Amino acid sequence: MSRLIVISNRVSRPGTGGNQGGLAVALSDALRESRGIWFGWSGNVTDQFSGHIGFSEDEGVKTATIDLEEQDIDEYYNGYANKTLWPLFHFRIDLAEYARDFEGGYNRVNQRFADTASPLIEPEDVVWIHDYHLIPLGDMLRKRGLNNRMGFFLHIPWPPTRLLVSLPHHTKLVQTMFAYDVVGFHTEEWLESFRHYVEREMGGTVDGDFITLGDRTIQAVACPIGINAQEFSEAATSDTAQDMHHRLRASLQDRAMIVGVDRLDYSKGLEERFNGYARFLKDHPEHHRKVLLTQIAPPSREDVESYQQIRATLDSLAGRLNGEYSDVDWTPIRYVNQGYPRDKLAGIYRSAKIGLVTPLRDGMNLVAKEYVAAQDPQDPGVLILSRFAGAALQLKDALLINPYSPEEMSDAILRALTMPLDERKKRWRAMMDSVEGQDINWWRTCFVGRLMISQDEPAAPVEPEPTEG
Ligand code: ADQ
Repeated sequence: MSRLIVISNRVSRPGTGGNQGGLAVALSDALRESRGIWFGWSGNVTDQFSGHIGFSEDEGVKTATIDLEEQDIDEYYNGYANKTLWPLFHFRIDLAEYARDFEGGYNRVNQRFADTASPLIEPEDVVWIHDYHLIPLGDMLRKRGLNNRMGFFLHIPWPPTRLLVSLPHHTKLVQTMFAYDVVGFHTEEWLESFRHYVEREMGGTVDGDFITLGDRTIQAVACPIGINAQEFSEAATSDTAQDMHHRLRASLQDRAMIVGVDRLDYSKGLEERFNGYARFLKDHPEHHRKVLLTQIAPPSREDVESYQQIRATLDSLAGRLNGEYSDVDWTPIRYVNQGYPRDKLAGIYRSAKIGLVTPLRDGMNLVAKEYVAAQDPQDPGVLILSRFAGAALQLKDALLINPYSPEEMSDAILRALTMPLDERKKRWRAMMDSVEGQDINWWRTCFVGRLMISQDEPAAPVEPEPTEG
């Protein structure tokens, strides 16, 4: 088995106390099996970039990290990655900032990754690069003479062509993706947008999974990420989860809890969710005191202004809603800005009659799958899910809604609260089959299986299609 080299913005070291999400666990397993290395930014700042690599090994997973300068973090991480690409790729062209310094910093940091990572990569290694922070890295590694099999996986949506063309030098960026052998997206929808861009803007040709541009043919695939369903279901019945469940039940009395769990990000549709819930309270006074929304939203990317704004907006919205509807013994929203360990989170999901997952746009959305996996099969809750999350293509038995419509959200909450047990069980079973069948290991195999084909076996050649007219 070839050694796997994973490169992502940040690395997650097993057993070091952080919240190891499903992705980190899946990558750790793959790295352990192949005796590979996980390379990325340490999260630390240095006065002057030195290229020094910090090596560690935790629970059989080797990591290699570099420190970055303050200016790198401003221009690459807070700048191009999170002020330019993230909003644009989430269809928020209104929030995207285009600055030459950001683009320069992004390229500089990608070069720094390439300079420091390339000496660690041996000829038989397979390289797997992750996400929008590092799109041009593969091309930079090729320019340093690497001929390895290389893959890139995008964890966020791929935007429609008409939005992507608003990015200065968009063609140059997309061109770099042809340095990879395999490029992966969560859904057919994002893959289709990528193909459309390459055909329309670059004159590439598509033949099944293969896309040819000039003398390069890459394989572009949809591999929807999953969760570790079995581990999550077990976590939901652990002692910690049961403690959490009892704590919550005692505080809820007989009220039905609706739960939302999201990083505090404008793409998650939290403002629209609060407005939809407000609409439900307005439309259904008969449910006052019988229901409450627990929204868990740990802050993220706090150095970026649009994130400070969404936080302020939600603080005031939650305050206004509670002010308007609360009574001395009932508060309609519990708004919590902290993170929880996974077993506690599983207990919170299981205590909730409704999982309210309403992003305005999301590459996949793992919270929806975690909510399903944590349910009691004998008395499962109902998932209300945005049509605009990648997960909606798999979880078709959720109540699918348009998150921009407060009326639809209000109607769905009512329907979920009054749904008969038989229907809840039927919907849950269908969703659980999908969550279990296409779990995190399935995803890893879906992508790495294509990447790990022998280095001697080139990607299938594609005959250029005759152009019309
Ligand atoms: P995210 O945008 O971070 O991921 P998501 O897929 O929902 O979104 O994953 C969030 C993870 O963080 C979940 O595992 C969740 O349990 C955890 N989390 C959130 N709030 C938490 C809290 N308060 N306490 C503890 N844990 C919390 C990006 C893309 C997604 C894509 C993933 C994976 O934006 O679309 O699904 O990558 O590819």
